[in-house]
Amino acid sequence: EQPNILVKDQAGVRTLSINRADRLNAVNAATLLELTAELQQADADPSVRVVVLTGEGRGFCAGQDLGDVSGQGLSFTEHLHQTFNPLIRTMRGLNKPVISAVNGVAAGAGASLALAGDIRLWATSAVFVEVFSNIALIPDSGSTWFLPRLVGFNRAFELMALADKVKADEGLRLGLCEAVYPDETFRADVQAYAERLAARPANALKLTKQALNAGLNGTLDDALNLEADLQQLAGDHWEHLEGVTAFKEKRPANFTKK
Ligand code: T3D
Repeated sequence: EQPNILVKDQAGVRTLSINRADRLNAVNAATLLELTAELQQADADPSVRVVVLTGEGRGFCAGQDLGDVSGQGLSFTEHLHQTFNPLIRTMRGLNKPVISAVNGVAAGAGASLALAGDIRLWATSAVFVEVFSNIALIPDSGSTWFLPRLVGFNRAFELMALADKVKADEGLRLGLCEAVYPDETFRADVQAYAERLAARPANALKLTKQALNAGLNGTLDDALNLEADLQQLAGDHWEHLEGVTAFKEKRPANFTKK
């Protein structure tokens, strides 16, 4: 039987690819648990500096597999708490940057996965759709938190209520992604982007992500206090000395040395 998730390592970049192409990478409970476990493993593995989440074939992720509602027996609430929610929390809580590489359609909880990346890169054929209302469900897996922060309440409600498809050019305009790359070169472009990120100071990025995550929920006062604490951790780390030394020596900093 084919694995639900393909795992590839290249130059400090771990790519996790959902491998259910015949159904546009719609996910069942097993796939969600495996994906969460893979993210946790990537976090614990010192050779991994950046994680890329993508999909095989022409889909990124079509959300819940409607033909395999294997949370059978579970309530919707329990199913979300056991499958999608831990995945989204793990992505956002990961100590390493996570790139959502949206190679094709991202629908329902797949749209939430697209939004949950720290960096969102889309292929020209990417399509984003908050499809939930087509089956009279509400957006879940974090969409109600992510989307209004990006596009405001009104546009978020419109996209959710009408389930309109957002194509790549509009996704870029709306701020749903950071960059769009041609389909033909997408994987190579994502890898090149990820390698650039992998060369950045890992400890500083970890702390930056922590501060941004906290900042989205807190006050300015909270942010100033947290920055002061985290800056100590950054400043005490060897990366900081390397960055300052490299600046003075007019050479590029080497943040990947041990
Ligand atoms: O606790 C809970 O369970 C609640 C959690 C909910 C989380 C959710 O994600 S709810 C939303 C679930 N997802 C959907 O409703 C999306 C359904 N799919 C679509 O609307 C469309 O397929 C797309 C807009 C995503 C793409 O359309 P298109 O025209 O590009 O492709 P297609 O022809 O519709 O799909 C291609 C194949 O993928 C097709 O199979 P076939 O006919 O070739 O054998 C289709 O059935 C399959 N597929 C697509 N999405 C799903 C799926 N199979 C199972 N589950 C899917 N979600």
